Amino acid sequence: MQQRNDIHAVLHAIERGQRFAVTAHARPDGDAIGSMLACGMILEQMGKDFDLVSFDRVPRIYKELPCADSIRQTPILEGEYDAVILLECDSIERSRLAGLEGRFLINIDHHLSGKNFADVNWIETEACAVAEMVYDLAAISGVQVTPEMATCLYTAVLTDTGAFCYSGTDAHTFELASDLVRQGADPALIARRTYFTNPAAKMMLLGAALSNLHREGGIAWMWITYDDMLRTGSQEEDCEGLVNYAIGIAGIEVAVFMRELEDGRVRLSLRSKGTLNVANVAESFGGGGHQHASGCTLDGPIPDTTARILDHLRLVCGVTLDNRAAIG
Ligand SMILES: [Mn+2]
Repeated sequence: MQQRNDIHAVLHAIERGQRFAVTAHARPDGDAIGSMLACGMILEQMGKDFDLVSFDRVPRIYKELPCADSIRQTPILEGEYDAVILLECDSIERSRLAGLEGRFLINIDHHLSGKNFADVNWIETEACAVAEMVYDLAAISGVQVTPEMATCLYTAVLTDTGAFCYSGTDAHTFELASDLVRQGADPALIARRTYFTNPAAKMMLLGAALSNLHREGGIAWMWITYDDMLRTGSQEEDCEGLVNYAIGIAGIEVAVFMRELEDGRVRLSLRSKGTLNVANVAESFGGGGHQHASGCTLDGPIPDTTARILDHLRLVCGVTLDNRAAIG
């Protein structure tokens, strides 16, 4: 019953205040953007004043979501607020926003790596997306789920479940999706906007990543350099989902996608389709996430990063040297 208490603590904190800021983690994904927008719509209906803020800009595929242009990109939160609502953050730092220290914070998260860092904390690791929690919040707030809100929440659920592919997707996930469709979300339109609007640059980047695909036993890894990003004219968001080509290989249990950053560090995306918990792997390198999808950032260069992550994965996967086989 703790979680029901937590949702009520969040509701009471919202009822008590008038002016709110809502943010999510840096490099926002579909759940972060969709849930922020829906949260704003809830606050709007409750007669509250609010600002939606993000350290990074809204990824291209989410720009057509209702009210997406109301999300303000800023490195620092200024102004007076009664509370700041953080979605999917395990700390203030995860938002990358400056100016959060000392403010009244409300934390809504569904990650295994979620932490009680805020003044009010509501963490449900069973939720398939933080959007599911925002939907529950809408229900107990008594606000109406509009077609616009349903569109934002459906987009969040669709993307955070890997288009209903990840484990944890169950009858309840489809009940939630069904509710959202009944309330005005258009599945075909949302799927088209989300998955069928790739820029050509992303496909060029995929080519670069696939030419760097390697395999050892149940582990696959691939990378792109900063130069690949420049050469193909790709943006950070074009890296989204490339790791799925590695985890999609038969016999692969864990996949790593590495992207060299401008400052030489390397951003890792980890995926698992077996029993290995990649949230634990990411956490041991200072990152976080879910059992089947996580991320972290290591010091480069790519060969060193590859050696470090592979050493770790060989250990936790128990992959033997006899099992080695390389592609290409
Ligand atoms: Mn999420």
